[in-house]
Amino acid sequence: MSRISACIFDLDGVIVDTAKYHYIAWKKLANDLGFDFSEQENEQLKGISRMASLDILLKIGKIKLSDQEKEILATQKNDYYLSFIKEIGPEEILPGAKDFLIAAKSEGLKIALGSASKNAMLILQRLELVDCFDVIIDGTKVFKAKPDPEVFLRGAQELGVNPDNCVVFEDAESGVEAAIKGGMKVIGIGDSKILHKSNLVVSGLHEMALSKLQAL
Ligand code: B16
Ligand code: MG
Repeated sequence: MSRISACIFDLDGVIVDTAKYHYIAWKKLANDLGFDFSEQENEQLKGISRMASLDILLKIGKIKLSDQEKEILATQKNDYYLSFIKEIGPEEILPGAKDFLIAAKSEGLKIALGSASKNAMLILQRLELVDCFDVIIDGTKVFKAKPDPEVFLRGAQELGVNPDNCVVFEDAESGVEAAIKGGMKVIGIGDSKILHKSNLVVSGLHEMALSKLQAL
């Protein structure tokens, strides 16, 4: 094996395709506020916290609100999102994700979740994946949103592994930047044009093999 001894996984867009539900929840909120919101604009929201996402959305809609009004809208967006993920189950795990988690663990690699989502635990429970992770760091445990590396550094610290020996799996540009700032290797999941700063880009975890970690 390479010097990689731990894998840190983002959740939305890497393990499960909840990114599409985040998008339609934000779009519904934008429509409530009287403007439209494209999939391209949504790229800016991927991986970042709920409130930071709302600030970007309001900027796109040229709307200024008080903190109190923003709290109400953030709750509304989350209610939409929760209604969309109500029926989510193990069948929504992205192709190859569970197999790769199991393979990495059986190879002796430590496994952490590093997600900005405050709903991460609920989703992992619904996907029946909680036991796959040695450490779970989510939006309830960190203060600084990606591209700040806090979420990944906290994961490495709780795993007891040096950042240098960690590889992060990320689908968002902000997450790739966070991993690099944290001094970690990063494998982009998705579009190589968007994730070009990654050490390697694959279309999904079904394309991953442990042997690819050696070449990082
Ligand atoms: P919540 P990740 C992120 O999760 C999403 O990519 C991002 O779109 C979302 O705004 C953020 O979680 C916060 O989610 O509203 O559920 O707390 O990609 O870091 O797993
Ligand atoms: Mg993501």
